[in-house]
Amino acid sequence: MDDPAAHMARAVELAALGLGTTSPNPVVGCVVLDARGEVAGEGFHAYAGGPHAEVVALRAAGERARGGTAYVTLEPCDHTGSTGPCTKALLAAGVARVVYAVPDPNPVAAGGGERLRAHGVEVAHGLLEEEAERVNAAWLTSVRLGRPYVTWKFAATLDGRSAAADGTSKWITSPEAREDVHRLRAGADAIIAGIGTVLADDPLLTARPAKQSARPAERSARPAERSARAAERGAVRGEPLRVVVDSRARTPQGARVLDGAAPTLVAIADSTETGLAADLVRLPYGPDGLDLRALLTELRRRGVVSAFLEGGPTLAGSFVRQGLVDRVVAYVAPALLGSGRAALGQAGVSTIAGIHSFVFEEVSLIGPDLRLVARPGTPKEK
Ligand code: AOF
Ligand code: ZN
Repeated sequence: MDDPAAHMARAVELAALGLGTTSPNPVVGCVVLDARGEVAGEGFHAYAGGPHAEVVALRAAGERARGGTAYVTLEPCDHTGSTGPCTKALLAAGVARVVYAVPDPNPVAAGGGERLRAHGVEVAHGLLEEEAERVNAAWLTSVRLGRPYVTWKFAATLDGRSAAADGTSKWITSPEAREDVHRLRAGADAIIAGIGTVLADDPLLTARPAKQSARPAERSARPAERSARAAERGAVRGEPLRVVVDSRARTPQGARVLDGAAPTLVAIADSTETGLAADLVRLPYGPDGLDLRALLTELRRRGVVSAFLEGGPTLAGSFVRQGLVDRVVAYVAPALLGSGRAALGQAGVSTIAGIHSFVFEEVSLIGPDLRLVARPGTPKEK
């Protein structure tokens, strides 16, 4: 059955199977139809260094790809990186039409559409572009902006408080919500916290999901890819990089973030003198505190595509103020405090016109708590 939107929707679904394991590469899905319009093969990119989605789908389709159509969520690459160009694979398979959703913003790999056209393939793009953008938001952001995609996570009561008046904050949300946080952490390349949180809670900042992901593809892709990437960053055991924003180097030498269970980077001001034995990065310090853009640039340099920001309303406020939050994940507990620390500190808003607007993208129940996902934007009805 030839329903282009349905085939692309399936390709987006396939791309999503790679979420959390393809970094620093994109997630990509592909559906190949035979000349009669029947599905002949499907594929997705599972881990960096592995075959691209198109190649997986073409392999599954075999000879049936000849004269057929390929639906791909990202423009087929036209370069030789860790694998050969997908344009070449598509031409060799004799595919007659290629429909892709999002153009490849990576200058090294782009130009696939043109190449295919030049070889007589019918090429179209833009189908379900929004959906394909959304699934690949982290990678697209990192390539377009040259900085990691930042998710700010917080847990709060219904009245938006993350700690009681005396500062106690343990277990506002349920074990289910905390488990979900660990799952999200595991899919990120870095976990960022402020020194306030390190001093107050002495967190480990590691990803400790109780069970591996429910997705079999993710499970099989994870270990090899994770450790290859970890080795690149000088990491051990493939844990996300832990990052402490600590301009005056107040992290105690005995803090749990420095336990060696995962790599840790401590970001300090370039003028700070310290004897702290840790992987330190010195960054400019201005009126807004540590230069967070410089921090993100450094993280990107270390191969971080997606960063998970948590721990510290002050630090979160600075990220929000500077427009560096790409996604908010809020866990809201059905409880009230009435006083105590707000989830977000100063975010540079003094009057309502300066409000930071977001659009809800997802609402779900996690155990007894709500999980809300929002991205910057203006709700249409406003
Ligand atoms: C992927 N998976 O399915 C497609 C990609 O280093 P390489 O050879 O794996 O190439 C990575 C680039 O290839 C990537 O940045 C993107 O521009 C392009 N397309 N990449 O990882 C895929 N189709
Ligand atoms: Zn490719």
